Amino acid sequence: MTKKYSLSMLILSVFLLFSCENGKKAQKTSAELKSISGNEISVPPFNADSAFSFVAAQTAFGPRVPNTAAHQKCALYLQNKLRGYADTVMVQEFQMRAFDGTILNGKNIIASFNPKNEKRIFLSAHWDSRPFADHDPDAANHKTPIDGANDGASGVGILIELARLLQIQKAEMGVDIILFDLEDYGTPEFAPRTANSENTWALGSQYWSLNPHYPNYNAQYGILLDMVGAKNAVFRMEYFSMLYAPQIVKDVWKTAATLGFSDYFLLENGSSVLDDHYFINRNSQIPTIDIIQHDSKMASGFYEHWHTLNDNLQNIDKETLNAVGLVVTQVVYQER
Ligand code: AHN
Ligand code: ZN
Repeated sequence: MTKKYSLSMLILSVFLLFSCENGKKAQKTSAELKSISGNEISVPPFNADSAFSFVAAQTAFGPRVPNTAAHQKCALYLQNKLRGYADTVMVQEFQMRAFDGTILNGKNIIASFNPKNEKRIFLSAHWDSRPFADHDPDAANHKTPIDGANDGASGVGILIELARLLQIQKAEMGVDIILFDLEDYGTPEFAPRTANSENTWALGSQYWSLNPHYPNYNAQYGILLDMVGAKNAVFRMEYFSMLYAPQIVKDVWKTAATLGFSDYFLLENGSSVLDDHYFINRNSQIPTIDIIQHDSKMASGFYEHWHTLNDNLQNIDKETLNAVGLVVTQVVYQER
């Protein structure tokens, strides 16, 4: 047998094997699935095209900068979309003071599945976009708002797709999807730094972590997605995630390896990122990890187009959405 022939036979038999598997699975009733003991878990197919369309829908409003019409319209879009999929959706409205004293009107949007289940996990991303392209190579753009296709919308797009799947097929766990607002209004490079500058980021999660959407809200753990849509993204094991929730990081990275995504999920310690998960870990007792593209070798610490006008839909890659989406979906459905 030639090498080419044996390779195509191998591909064919793997294909046949998988198609039988899927056919068998599709025929099983949910009662039958429950009766299966051991490790067999049915996971609905994450669709990266669908996730991409949810990213595009957000960027189509224009920059989702707090206190603007586009921000308001996008909030309505997200609520309506999630109301179509989730058991309950609530909007937590609040105000926070920005670095420059501006009072920002924020909305954290919380969609719940199996709301009565006490065993819960939460998944989150931020839905606002940054008012300043303060890392743009052209200084003339530093005060221009960004689309935040990757920085914000990518994580939200994956989570809306997951919401669509959770409606089609219930997970064992209760799941809350929490879309945080006011994450990206932190002190810009062109403004003076103060002792308080670190606290000017992640205002929506800071608020929620001290004022959960209902008293004593609890979850076994949380996963934050941030900048999960760039081409050839890599996700290192971020420092605060490893500090507060090392086992969750290891489990998620292991699931990624099992699914064949070790090129995205690197088994390397990353640097620290002051993201939503930092305040959640500090203020609430829920161990929370951040799946985020960060790179200490980049001048900015993040991906190439971070906080520039090029953080737009053109630079979103479906392969990356697919990798992160499949991993998170697998994690959610295997949890019991
Ligand atoms: C800081 O750079 C201090 N925090 C990054 C958090 C962030 C910004 N996530 C998205 N945009
Ligand atoms: Zn940002």
